[in-house]
Amino acid sequence: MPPDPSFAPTQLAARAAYLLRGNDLGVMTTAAPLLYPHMWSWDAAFVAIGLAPLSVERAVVELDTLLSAQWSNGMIPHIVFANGVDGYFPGPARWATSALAEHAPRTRHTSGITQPPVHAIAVQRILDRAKTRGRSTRAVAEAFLDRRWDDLVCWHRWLAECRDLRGQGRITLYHGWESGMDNSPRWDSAYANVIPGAVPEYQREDNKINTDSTQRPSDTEYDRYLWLLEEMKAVRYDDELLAKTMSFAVEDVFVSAIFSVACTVLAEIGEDYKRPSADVRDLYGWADRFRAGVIDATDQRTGAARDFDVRADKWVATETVAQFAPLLCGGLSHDKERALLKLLEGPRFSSHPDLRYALIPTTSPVSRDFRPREYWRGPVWPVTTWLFSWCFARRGWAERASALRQEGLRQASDGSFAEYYEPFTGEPLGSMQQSWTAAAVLDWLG
Ligand code: 9WN
Repeated sequence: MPPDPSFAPTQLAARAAYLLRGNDLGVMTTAAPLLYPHMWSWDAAFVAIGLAPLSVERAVVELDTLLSAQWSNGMIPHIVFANGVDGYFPGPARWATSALAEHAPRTRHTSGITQPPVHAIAVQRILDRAKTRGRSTRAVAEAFLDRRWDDLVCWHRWLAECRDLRGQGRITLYHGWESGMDNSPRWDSAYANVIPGAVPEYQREDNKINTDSTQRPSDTEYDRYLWLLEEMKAVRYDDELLAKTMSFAVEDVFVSAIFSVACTVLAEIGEDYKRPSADVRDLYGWADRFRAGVIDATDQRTGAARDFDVRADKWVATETVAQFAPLLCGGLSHDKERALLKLLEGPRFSSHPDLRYALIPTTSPVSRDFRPREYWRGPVWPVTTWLFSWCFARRGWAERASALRQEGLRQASDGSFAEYYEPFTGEPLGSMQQSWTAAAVLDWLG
């Protein structure tokens, strides 16, 4: 059993701040000290959210570093590698993006795929925090927006144009890592159709750091992850060719819902800060298109959302958090929304009788696919809790948002800042000292 909650809010916040300071390399914060010694895209956005109550200036630097590695086609890569740091596989040599990809930056090493577009939310949190500070801090935040507005719109345009080629209002992913929920049961059937060819020899680093094999993806899964890199390299990461050649291509309903919300958030910022009206119009247009795409992906009867496997041409329904995508972006009829909330808050998810905290496990404990210790197949991820809590507050569901925050803080009060937690025992799992877990706590307590 994990220790009983031990840290009071002020102590917990101080420890979270200390953790982020410890993971700070200067202009980027590593996702975690050992397991993830570089900058990850959606982690960086959450880190900026956590840094904002401490220092708006430092939060801005985090996003600037990420955006300085943006590809010229608009893609924000999923990893920005820290210079001269080893210890993570696949590293820059394996991705070889600088040598192969026309759009990759020449001055920074990055991976060749992307991650969920939560960045506009970070920009909004920074601007909001800045409003509570003095003039010079507000000026820093506004100068950031001036400097980066076009980059942010370009990022959203790339997603809307290059990752929704069928115009369905859903983002296509070519690698499970792009979902941020790497080995979720959502991707099992699509990965089953990925037949790895000759994968150049490799050695995993992650399982040397986290040696409990029940917590990380298996070697069979890794072979497929690495094979997909070879497929991407063969077409030099070209957007159009990826769409034609990748053996893994799925429309991710959860990322699509996040994108819809992020477009609305960025459009609202655009209106507030008088950005070009053509940009604002495009952003609202994408928000609507992707909200509709999410709703089209729901089960007619239950309102639960499904992913779409483009290669197999079929809907994939799983008992995972992805079902709840419409609760993030809205758009369901009143009745279906109520039914979906009932599912979320009922015994199949956050009110399962054996849960230690009333939080949302990544996979339902009653699902055949549920594994309580294994990564995205069951554990509770604090960052997911934060996202639901923030979206619910935005949707006007203050009580629900506050309940998630309270339970999330109870879970985090052990002070380990774990990457994920075993849902029944509350045991901290994965990496300890995970930056985005500390960031969630700081925002909640901020
Ligand atoms: C692969 C950094 C990242 C998160 C992902 C999480 C995990 C990487 C890995 O760690 O993925 O991108 O090596 O397992 O799944 O969501 O961004 O924290």
